[in-house]
Amino acid sequence: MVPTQHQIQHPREQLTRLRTSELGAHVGERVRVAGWLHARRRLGGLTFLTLRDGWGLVQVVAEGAAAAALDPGPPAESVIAIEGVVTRSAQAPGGLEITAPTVEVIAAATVPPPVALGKRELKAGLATLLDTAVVTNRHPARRAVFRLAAAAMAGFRATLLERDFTEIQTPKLLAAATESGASVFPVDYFGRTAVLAQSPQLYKQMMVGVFERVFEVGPVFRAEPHDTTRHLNEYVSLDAEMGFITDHHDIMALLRDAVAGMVGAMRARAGAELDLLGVALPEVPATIPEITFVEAHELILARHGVDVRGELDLSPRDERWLGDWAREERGSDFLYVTGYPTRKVAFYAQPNPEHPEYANYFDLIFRGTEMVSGGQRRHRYEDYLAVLAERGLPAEPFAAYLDAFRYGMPPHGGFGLGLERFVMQVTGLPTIKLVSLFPRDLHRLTP
Ligand code: AMO
Repeated sequence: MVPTQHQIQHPREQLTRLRTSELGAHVGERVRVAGWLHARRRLGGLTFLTLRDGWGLVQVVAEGAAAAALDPGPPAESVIAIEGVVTRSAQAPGGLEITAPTVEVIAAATVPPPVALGKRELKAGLATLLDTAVVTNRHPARRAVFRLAAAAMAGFRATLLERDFTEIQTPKLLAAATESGASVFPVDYFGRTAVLAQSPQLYKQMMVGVFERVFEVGPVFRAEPHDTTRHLNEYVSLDAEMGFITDHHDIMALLRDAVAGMVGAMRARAGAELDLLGVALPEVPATIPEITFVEAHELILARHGVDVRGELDLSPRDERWLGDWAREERGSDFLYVTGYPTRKVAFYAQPNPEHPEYANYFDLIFRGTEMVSGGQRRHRYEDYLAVLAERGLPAEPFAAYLDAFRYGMPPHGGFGLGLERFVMQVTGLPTIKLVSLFPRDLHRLTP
C-alpha cells in the first residue's frame, strides 16, 4: 500500500507528521505538525504562531528563549515544522494549542505575501485578489470556496455513477463550433484553424450511441467578450446525456437528483467550509417547480407590469424576478422554465410534437440566475438534415455528428450545468470570478 503523506516518516525525525485536523485525538502528546506560517503575534513574553496546513489551522505558543528565538523568526508563509505538546486551551481557536514548541524552517518565504493572509478576512480589492491568486487562494476563506466546488463535483459524479452513467472525456480541440459560431476561440492547429470546445454537446450525444448514459466534468471555452459577474471565458461544465427518454421531464428528474447529490456532498464533505463561510445550503425540493416560458412572460407582466411577450429569451432581470416568485410563491430556490421557442434554441433541440414552435427544452434557475440548460434532442437523421437546411447551416462540419444519427440513435437528452455559477449562487459571492481558481476573463490570462 502506498503510504499517505501524513504517514511518511521523516528520516531524521522520530515523530510522524500529523495533520492539524488530527490533533484532537493526541491531547497531552508530543507531536509534529508541518505547514505554512499563517500568522504571528507577540503578547507579553509569549509568541503566538498560527500554523496552517491543507486541513486547518493550529495555534502554537512559545515562551522564554523559544519565544525570543522566533523574534523576528521566519517570514509569513514560510514552510515550517513544529514539534510540541498538544494542550487544551479554552482561548485557542478550536480549543487546542501546541505548547513547548521547537520550530524547524523547511523553506523560508523570500518576500512577504502581497496581502496579509493571517487575518480572518482578506482585505484586498478584486483585481489584487485575482492577480495574486497563487498566494491569496491559500487563505482559508478562499480555499473553502474551492473545497465546496470539489465537493459539488464529487456529489455530481457519485449521483451519476450510482445511476450507471459512464464518465467520458471528449476532445476540446475541434474543427467547428458546437454552440454558435460567434463565440469560439480559434487555435492554430498545424497550419489549420481549430476551435476550443464551447461544450461537449455533439460528442456527448454521439456517446449515447455507445453507452446510453454518459457524463463529463471538464473545461469549456467561450470567447464572449463581456465583462460580467456571471461569465467566464473558461469554465467547468458538468454535462450528462441519457438515451431512451420519454421527453425532457426525464432529464429534469435526473438533474434534480444530481443537484441534490451535489448539495448533499457539500454538507457531508465540506461542513467546516460551510461554517467558515456562513453559507446556508439550499433545500432541493423532491419535485422542482416548473413554469413554461409563455407562463413566465405572463407572470412578469402581471407582477411587474413589464411586457416581455414576444422576446425569444429571458433577460437576467427576468430570471431574477422569476427566482423571487419561486421563493415567495413556491418556497423553492430552484425553478424550471420549460418550452423555450424552437427558433431560439440550438438546432439539435427537439420541438414539442404538439406545439412545434416550442422546444422540449428547459433552463434551471437557481436563486434567480440560470444555472443549467438542457432538454430533449432530435434523434432522427432526416430531422437533422431538415433543420440544418432550414437554418441555412452547412451539413459538412457536422458530418461525423450526423453519422451517429445515420447509424441509429434513440430518443435522448441531457443538460449542461456551470459549476462556477452553482458555487457562486450557493456562497452568495458577488462575482463568478471569485469562484474560479485562476479565472480567464477579458483581461486575464495569468496567473
Ligand atoms: P449553455 O450554453 O446554456 O448550454 O450553458 C450551460 C450552462 O453553463 C453555464 N455557462 C457559463 N458559466 C460561466 N461562464 C460562461 N460564459 C457560461 N456560459 C454558460 C451556465 C449555463 O446555464 N450544450 C448546452 C447544454 C445542454 O443542452 O446539454 C450548453 O452548453 O450555468
